[in-house]
Amino acid sequence: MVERLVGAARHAALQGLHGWSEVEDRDAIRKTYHFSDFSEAWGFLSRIALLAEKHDHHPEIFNVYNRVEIILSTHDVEGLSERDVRLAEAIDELAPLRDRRAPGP
Ligand code: H2B
Repeated sequence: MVERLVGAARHAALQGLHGWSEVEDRDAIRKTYHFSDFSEAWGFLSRIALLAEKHDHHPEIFNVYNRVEIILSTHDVEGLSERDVRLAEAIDELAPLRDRRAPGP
């Protein structure tokens, strides 16, 4: 059973993500990714689709040409859960370097 992320666990999970921010009017997180053109953006979206099926967890997706905004939230708890955090991390691994955390020392 998935649980809504609250309190210290939620804070720690959000701190661990790179470039994701909380949506203002609902319990969800969002991130925008940038590409050189539509084709590159759509390639990313195709890979996200496969990832979503693998995770059995599905993002909200908004695309305008070379820009992709992803919103993650868990319907079952009407808010943020560990499932969103796991998918956010996995999506970041598919992202262009400029939208990923800089590699550590
Ligand atoms: N995606 C998202 N974003 N939230 C969910 O709660 C969710 C999902 N639930 N994908 C999954 C599918 C659920 O409906 C299936 C039955 O596991």
